[in-house]
Amino acid sequence: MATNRTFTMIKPDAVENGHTGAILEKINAAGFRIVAMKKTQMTKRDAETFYGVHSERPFFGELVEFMTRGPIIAAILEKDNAVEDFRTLIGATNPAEAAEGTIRQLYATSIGENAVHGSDSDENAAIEGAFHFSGREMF
Ligand code: RTP
Ligand code: MG
Repeated sequence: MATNRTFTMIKPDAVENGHTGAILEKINAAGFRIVAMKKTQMTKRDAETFYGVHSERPFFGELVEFMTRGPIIAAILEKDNAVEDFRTLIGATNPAEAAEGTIRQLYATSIGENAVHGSDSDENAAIEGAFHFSGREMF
C-alpha cells in the first residue's frame, strides 16, 4: 500500500449515536479520498488481534468488549500526509483534551469510547487496511 494512505474505523459508539454521516462529511471536507469502505462488525478475535499491541494494558478487556458490541465503518483513506493529517483531524485520544472542531471533540463520549480510530504510522496503516480489506476492495 502506498504511504499516502491511512486506515480508520468509525467506532461502535459513533455508529450507535448516529454520527456516521457527519463524520464522513468531515473526512470528505478535509480532503481525504475513500479507497475502500464498509460496514462490518468485529469478532472478539478480530479486536484482540487488531489491538494486540495493547494486550497488556489495563483497559484491553474493556476495549475489546466495546469494539465488538456493534457495527463499525472501516475505511482506507488517501491524501498527502494521510496518517498525520488524519490524527490531527480526529484529535487527542481523550475527547476532553481534543482540540476544538476535531472529530473526537465533537462526537466522542469518553477516552475509551472515542468515536474513531486512526492509524499511527504508515506501516500500521498498511497492516490495518489489509486486516479489513482485500486488494479487490481497494480502488
Ligand atoms: P486508536 O488507536 O483507536 O486510533 O486510538 P489512539 O491511537 O488515540 O489511542 P491508543 O493509545 O492507541 O488506544 C487505543 C484505544 O484504546 C482505548 N483506550 N481506552 N480507558 C482508557 O484509559 C483507554 N485508553 C485507550 C481507546 O478506545 C483508544 O482509542
Ligand atoms: Mg492507536
